[in-house]
Amino acid sequence: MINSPHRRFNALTGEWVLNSPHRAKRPWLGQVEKTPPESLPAYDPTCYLCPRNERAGGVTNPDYSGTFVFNNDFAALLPDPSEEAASTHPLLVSAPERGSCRVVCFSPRHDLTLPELDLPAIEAVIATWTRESADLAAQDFIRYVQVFENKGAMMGCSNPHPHSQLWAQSQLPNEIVKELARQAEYYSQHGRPLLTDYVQEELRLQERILFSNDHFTALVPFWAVWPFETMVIAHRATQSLSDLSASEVSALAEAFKQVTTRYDNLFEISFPYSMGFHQAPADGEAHPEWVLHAHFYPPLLRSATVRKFMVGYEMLAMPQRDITPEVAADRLRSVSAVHYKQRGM
Ligand code: H2U
Ligand code: ZN
Repeated sequence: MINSPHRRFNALTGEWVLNSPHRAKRPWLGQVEKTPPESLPAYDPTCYLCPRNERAGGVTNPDYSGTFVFNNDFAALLPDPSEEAASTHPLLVSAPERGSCRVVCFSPRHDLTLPELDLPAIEAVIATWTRESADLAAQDFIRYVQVFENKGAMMGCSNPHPHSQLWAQSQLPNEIVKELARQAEYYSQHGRPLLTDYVQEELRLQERILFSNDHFTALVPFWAVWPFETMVIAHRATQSLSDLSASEVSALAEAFKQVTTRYDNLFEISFPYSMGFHQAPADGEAHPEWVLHAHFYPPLLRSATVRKFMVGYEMLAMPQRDITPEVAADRLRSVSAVHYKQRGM
């Protein structure tokens, strides 16, 4: 293992990350985060996501029992934005963007996060993401659907009731443009998807693997930026959630339960993160170069209260990390796969 400063190439985006493993012990007198509340009620009368409660704008949620989907009342993208007069100067480029945004509650329970749900309930969440993605992708002006979850106040989540979002839009967002270019280039050179070859090599090395079953592998990527960043990658070259078979959905649910349980067990708190799927563009083209995967980006670094800041050098130069991805994978592997709140149950 390399213990001196080095940079690593992100094969998926074409960007570099600086690794400084010798620096992990520097003292910290900076900001200390609040820990999330340990227990929440199963139902919160003031929560706008709980069943039977009122949302902004006066709509009342149904008395739902499984997942619950609604159009975001404060959508960042609209199906019919007005065509505003744009500048004609080549340095002042803008374009209208069409799209729509939905919110998905995982269950009626205000207190149950993904790792605390049982496997059938996680499968139901995946089935909902799949159905809503396909429904949005079927609209003729939609070319990309982003499924994501912001978890924890530290990641800007506005409500602890476990939920996720879908944003669908007419143009490809930046991260997808980068990953598409890299995967397409690799596929044209090798005739195989980049992520298929990547997972195969990681499974051979066994240095960064957290969990693997027949259909999915969870690992800390070689090029991870966030301290405990992980990816969950499909083994078969599936391009979108809709391509998954029933057994692949079960395998994905198991991988998600593993990753999120180990996250919570690391510091014995509800571990904050932003998570999302990268599905191939919904542009009507075949994308044999693309492999369905999810990224988990958690902000915490050394404890429940000390986070990694992406500031000076990261903002102005490039991302930098202190603990290596191998050490992070080791730590996540060493904690229990049984959630700390469910031990002894
Ligand atoms: P976040 O917690 O990740 O911000 O997601 C919550 C979303 O819920 C957010 O996008 C929406 C916000 O716009 N929302 C509604 O659609 N209706 C409400 O009554 C409150 C919040
Ligand atoms: Zn709630």
